[in-house]
Amino acid sequence: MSVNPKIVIVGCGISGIAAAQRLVSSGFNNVRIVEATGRSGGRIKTGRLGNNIVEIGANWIHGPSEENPVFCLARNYGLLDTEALDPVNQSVDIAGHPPWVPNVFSSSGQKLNAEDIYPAQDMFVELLYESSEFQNQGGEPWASVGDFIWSEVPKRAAEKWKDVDGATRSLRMRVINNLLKAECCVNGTHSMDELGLGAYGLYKTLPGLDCTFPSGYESLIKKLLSELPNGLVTYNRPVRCVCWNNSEQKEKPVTVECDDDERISADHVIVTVPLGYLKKHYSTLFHPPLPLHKLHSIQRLGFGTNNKIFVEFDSPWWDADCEVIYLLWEDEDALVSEIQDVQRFWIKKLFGFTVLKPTERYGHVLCGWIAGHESEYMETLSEQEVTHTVTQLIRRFTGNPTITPKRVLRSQWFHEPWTCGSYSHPGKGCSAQDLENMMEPLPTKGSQSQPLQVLFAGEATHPCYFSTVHGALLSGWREADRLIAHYSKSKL
Ligand code: 6YU
Repeated sequence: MSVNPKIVIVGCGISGIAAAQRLVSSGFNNVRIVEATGRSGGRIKTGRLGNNIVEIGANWIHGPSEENPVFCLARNYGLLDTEALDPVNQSVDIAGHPPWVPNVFSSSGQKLNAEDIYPAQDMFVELLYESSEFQNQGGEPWASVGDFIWSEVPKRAAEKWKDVDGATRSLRMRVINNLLKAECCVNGTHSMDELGLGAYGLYKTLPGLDCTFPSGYESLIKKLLSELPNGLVTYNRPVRCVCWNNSEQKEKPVTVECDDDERISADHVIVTVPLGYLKKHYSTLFHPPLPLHKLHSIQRLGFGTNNKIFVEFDSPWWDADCEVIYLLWEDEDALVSEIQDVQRFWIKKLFGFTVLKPTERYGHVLCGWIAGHESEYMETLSEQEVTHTVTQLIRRFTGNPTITPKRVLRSQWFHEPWTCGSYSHPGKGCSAQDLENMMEPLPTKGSQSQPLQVLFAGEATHPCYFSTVHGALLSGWREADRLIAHYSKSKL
């Protein structure tokens, strides 16, 4: 057993950086991060739209309160504004934020009364809450959250809305369809039918009103990196294969092979690549291959696409207090399972826009949200095509043929080769065991070989905060602590 073990971390997203920071601050000085791209941060990526900062990846600190390590770090580094630091903000426990103030438009070019959407919104929120409860009850009647919602909406509508007229009922169904699209964005899934009902409740929220970084999420990455020794990260060095259980090399049982043929011998490797990348490359990334139970969990867990389309205007066409703009399609007054003809109608999957606030900081910028295969198709179009389609959409829904965006910028997470999508969700048939399997180090328990050769971190390995920055950060610390505990035990 080496006294100064060589530890290689694959990936310089927040989980890789967190692992390195914890190891280095505990006295491990033979640590190296190998990153495929030319930058740090991975899915934390701050960009610019004209003079404005925009978040291409992660947006919010979800649940900014004492239990959230991202909030604590950001506060300690002085990266948050006074509102986020207000203790009242931290104590509000409503899973994110109160319902946004909406402006609602229909595809016939009318602005609707915001109150008209509330009954459908209430029913939808109730159904999501019930979806998260199944796990605790020890059994679920449907395989997916989508199946559950689809079976319940007609029953509850018939019961609760029996006295409302046909037009109102149709409007409410359009709202449900819209909220389903929005929920696909939240969960990073193509359809709610892909989200396992039994595992939906595994995701846990923290108290605190979601907040943002005034200078961009990447300001956190910069601060964390500034505390690591110079030269610890090697950029533009994709890892091709992690060869473990290396019988020829007793001292260093793992070899990390890079695309440029560099071979790095190590005692331990912490793999933090996204689940999307793992799903695509598991067969070549590990030698010997991953154990079957781990592979099956990689396949069962979902990893979908959620993209943003930022649109800047010279002046707002929405109300001053508006926080979200919902777009309701007239023809979606029955539950819509799939958008037909994705190439022509991909834009129908965009549920609407959130308004970037405060205006003094961001200007008149909207963020459109689109998930799933339609989002993946959008990525293949030119920027001009996306701009044209979004302009037509806004003109149609507002009934104003002169509205013209100043600038448009979209994310392309599915075609990002080292990410292959946006974030993870529990797929159909998933359970807590799958997340346990994701984080299980190699070789697995009971093997005679040197332990803890390959460890796994990253958002998709956190048992209840998967899909978030705080989940990723905690997973990096967890794997660093595993090694620290291992060496402190072996010293005794
Ligand atoms: C959050 C939010 N948020 C929006 C969008 C996205 C994400 N998230 P990384 O990928 O960062 O790092 C891996 C590195 O590995 C990377 O640098 C690669 O280049 C490198 N690599 C890969 N292959 C390699 C190889 N072969 N060799 C070497 N290097 C290699 N999270 O807290 N707040 O607002 C959002 C959002 C559009 C894309 C988000 C948000 C997710 C986070 O960004 C993400 O989890 C972490 O940054 C991941 O860090 P990492 O280190 O693990 O990987 C049931 C139920 C579910 C309910 N879900 C609730 C949804 C909550 C999530 N909300 C998201 C919403 C937004 C808007």
